[in-house]
Amino acid sequence: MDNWPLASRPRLCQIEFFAKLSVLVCEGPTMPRAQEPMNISLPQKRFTELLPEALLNAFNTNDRINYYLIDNLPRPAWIAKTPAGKGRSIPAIVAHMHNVRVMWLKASANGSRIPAQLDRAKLSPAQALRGLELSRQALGVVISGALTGDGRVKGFRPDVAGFLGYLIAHDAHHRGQITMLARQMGHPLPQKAMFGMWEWGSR
Ligand code: NI
Repeated sequence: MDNWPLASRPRLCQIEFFAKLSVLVCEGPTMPRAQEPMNISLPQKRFTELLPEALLNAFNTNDRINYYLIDNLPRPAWIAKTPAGKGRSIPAIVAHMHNVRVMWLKASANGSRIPAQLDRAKLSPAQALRGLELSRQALGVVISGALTGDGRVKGFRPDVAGFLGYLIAHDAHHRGQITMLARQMGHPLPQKAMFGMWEWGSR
């Protein structure tokens, strides 16, 4: 309306606000009375307000991808010997993923229950899943406490956002190791599951 020549503006024009909805009421000889809802959007929550929950969701999704990987791994890969008998086996890698979480929990969890470490030498897929679930829960308490508090995680620099990034990167690094090892040992993950690990919206 600011581009209209002054002479052709509607003579009476007022904006009335009814609660949060606005209605434009115009009167004049060249413009019949009309009521048009103005395109004013209602106040919405800014994403920053949802960020603590969204970040915790991302952490939980990452953990479900661990579960999905273990669940889809051919069972012979779980018990197979590593090439030339060197390096960590798949159960040993999964135990390490959990045990690193336990290490951070010992540094950062204030009074909350810390799960036991997993034994890499005798670990079944079911025990691995149970262990990861316990460490996810315990870390979830630390993370949500920091997200709704001052953002700090005891023993970790710089803050909870970095901590989340670190934890997800660590798991993803070892997921890559597991999938490569399974392939090298002749028991690759099905291709559907290889793609499925990247479908964050579905996991
Ligand atoms: Ni590691």
